[in-house]
Amino acid sequence: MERNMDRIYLDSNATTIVDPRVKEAMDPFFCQQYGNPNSLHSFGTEVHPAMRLAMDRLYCGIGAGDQDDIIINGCASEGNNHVLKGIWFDMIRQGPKNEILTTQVEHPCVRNSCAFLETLGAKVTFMPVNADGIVDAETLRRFLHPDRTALVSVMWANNETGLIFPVRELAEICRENGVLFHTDAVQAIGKVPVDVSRVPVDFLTFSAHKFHGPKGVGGLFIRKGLKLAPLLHGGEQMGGKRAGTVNVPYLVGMGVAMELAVENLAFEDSAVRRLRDRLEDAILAIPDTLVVGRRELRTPNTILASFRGIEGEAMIWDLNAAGVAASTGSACASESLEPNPTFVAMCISDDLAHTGIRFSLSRFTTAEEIDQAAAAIRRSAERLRGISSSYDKGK
Ligand code: C6P
Repeated sequence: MERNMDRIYLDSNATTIVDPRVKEAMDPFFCQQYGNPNSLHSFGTEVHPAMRLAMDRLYCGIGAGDQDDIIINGCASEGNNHVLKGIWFDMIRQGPKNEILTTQVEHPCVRNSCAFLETLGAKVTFMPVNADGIVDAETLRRFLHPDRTALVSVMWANNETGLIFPVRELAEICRENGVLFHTDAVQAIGKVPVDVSRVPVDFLTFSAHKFHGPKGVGGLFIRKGLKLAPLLHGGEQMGGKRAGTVNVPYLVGMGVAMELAVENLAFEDSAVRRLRDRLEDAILAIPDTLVVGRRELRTPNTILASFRGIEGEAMIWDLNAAGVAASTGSACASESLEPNPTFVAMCISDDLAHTGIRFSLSRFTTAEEIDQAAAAIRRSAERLRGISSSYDKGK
């Protein structure tokens, strides 16, 4: 496989390398079978079998039933916007239910959509996380008001900490109370089992580029019988629920990527977890470091580490110069000067919040890369602490 062997990629929660099998499956749909699937001629109709196969792979991958819907869209940000704004339009606008319950640690596409809906009159409550960094059943019960809560939106796994939320329990509580439940499963697909036949979510969003598919394509699961106002009006694509010509090559790629993600779940849970733990042990062997969240509560590929006395960004640049890619948190917030909302919600001190670095592996990460990265992290920590005025070496 063509990979850049002189660099080590440990930022798979930001995006992943496209699996060569995905790329290969997509190839014919650019210059050979490039018809618009809505055209009546053979260029259009000949792509239908591949689209159907891709949809079957998506349905099968998340355990959706024939009567459920999966809307193909441009990304998870779109899917999350669609759910939140659709619910505002269908329910909140008309009352009497006017509240969205979400968490303080959601991705900005959920948080900022909620903030926008507040300006339109929705009441939004951002639930706090507990000492383990998740929203538990007790917290949800405390905040849930079946007479006024229209939707609960809680992510399946957090992109920065990797912490996994008890989505099944939360969804069951909502179901018992007649409240709709949405989960952003972007960081869960391919890392932990995601099966909507066993977890009673009403809406679920995912994005192909987080599981070795292409960027610019995602999916929104809608439980059978539920209605959701479209975000994009236009043609009748996706049964009128999302206008715009379907991106056939990307849909085909996402289908293969989903199938491979599910096939590789056991590998993720064993081999990727082992490499993650090996890197984590090496990080924790450096004095004055900590890792956020208990290992067993996190997705098998993620570490959010903090190195006392070291600015996260300084280490990112050091590591980058050494050919190791990591991030200070969510990629889309990398230019923000605000304190990281996940750290704030977890009551992580300012000092630590500025020193957080996320390392996220994938099924393509090798043991050799982990050992090289661990050595680069140690060298960087020693160098940066050596020139730091705030790091008290005697402490
Ligand atoms: N998180 C990260 O570095 P898009 O790119 O729109 O398909 O996905 C958005 C998104 C939504 N939910 C979660 C939980 C996510 O992690 C992301 C993307 C990247 O953490 C880029 S900001």
